Amino acid sequence: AGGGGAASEGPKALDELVVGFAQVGAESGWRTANTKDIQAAFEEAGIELKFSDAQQKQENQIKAIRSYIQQGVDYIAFSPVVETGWDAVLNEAKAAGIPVVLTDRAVDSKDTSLYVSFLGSDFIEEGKKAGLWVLDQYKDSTEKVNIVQLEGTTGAAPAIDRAEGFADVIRQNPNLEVIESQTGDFTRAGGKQVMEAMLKSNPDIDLVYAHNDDMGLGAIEAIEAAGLKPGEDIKIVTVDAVKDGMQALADGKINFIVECSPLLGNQLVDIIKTLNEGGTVEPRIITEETTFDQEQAIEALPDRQY
Ligand code: GZL
Repeated sequence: AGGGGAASEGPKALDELVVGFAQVGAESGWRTANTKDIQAAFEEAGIELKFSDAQQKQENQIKAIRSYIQQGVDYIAFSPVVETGWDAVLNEAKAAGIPVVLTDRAVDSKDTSLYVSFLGSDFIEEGKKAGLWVLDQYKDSTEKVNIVQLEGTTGAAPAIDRAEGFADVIRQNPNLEVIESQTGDFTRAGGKQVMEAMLKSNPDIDLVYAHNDDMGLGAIEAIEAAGLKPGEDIKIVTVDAVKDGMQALADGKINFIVECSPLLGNQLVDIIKTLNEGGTVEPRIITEETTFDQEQAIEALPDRQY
C-alpha cells in the first residue's frame, strides 16, 4: 500500500502497520539497549518494525530511509547520527506522505514540517548536570583543575550539547579548565585510544569528562595501564548509566554518572499509535532521567534493566 499515516486512509489495524527504523549502529551499551527496547516494544504492540543498523555512517542511514520510502512504509523513525545533511531525504519522505519521528538525536533542519516529533533527552541539561557535580567537587580548591573531555561522535547532537552544557556551568569557576578535548566517537576503543594520547601529552590530569560511559570505560583501561588509579588519581564523570558504567561507579573507578535513558520503545509505539488514529503528538517529548553517585549506583545496580 502507499505510504502515509491516517491522514490518507484512516486508522489501520496495528497488525497492518509497517514502521521503518534506521538505527545509528551498535557503538555502545546505550545503543544496544536502545535497539533491544525499541524492538521489544514493537513486538509487544504487534506492529511490524523494519530495522537497519547504519554502523554509525550517515550515508547508510539515508540509504535505509530511502528504502523504507520505496517500500511504502507507514511511518519512519530514526536516530540521526549527526545533526546536519537530512533535509533532502526528509523532503523525499514528506513528498511520499510518510511521517517521520526523530528518536534520541536531533537534526538541525530549520523546516520543522520535516518531522512530526523529537523523542529523547535534553543533552544540554545532561552536560549541565555533569558540570554542576564538577563545580561542587572543586568548590573549595584554590589550584587549577585540569580537565580533559572525551567527546562523542563529531557533529552528533549529544556531543555538541553535552559539551555546551558542561562548559556553561564550569565557567563559573575559573580554576576549572578543559585543557584538551578530543572525540572518542562514543566507543570504548575510541575512549581508550584518546585517553592514552592525552595521558602522554598532559602530565597532571585531574578529571575526565566523557560524553558516554563506554568512552569512560576505555579511559579507565588507559589510566590503569599508566599505573594510575581511576576515580582517585584521576576522577571520571560520564553520561548514560548503562550497567557496565554503573558497575565501575559502584567500584569507585567512575565518580559520577548522568543518566541518559535508552528506553524509548514504548513512547515511540505510543506516538505511532496516536498518529495512526489521526491524533497529534507533542513536537518534543523529553525522557525522564536522573544522576548517580557511588552509593546510588550500588543501590540501583540489582534492578538495572540494561
Ligand atoms: C544519547 C545517544 C548517545 C549515547 C551514547 O542519546 O545518542 O549515543 O549517550 C550512544 O552511548 O552511542
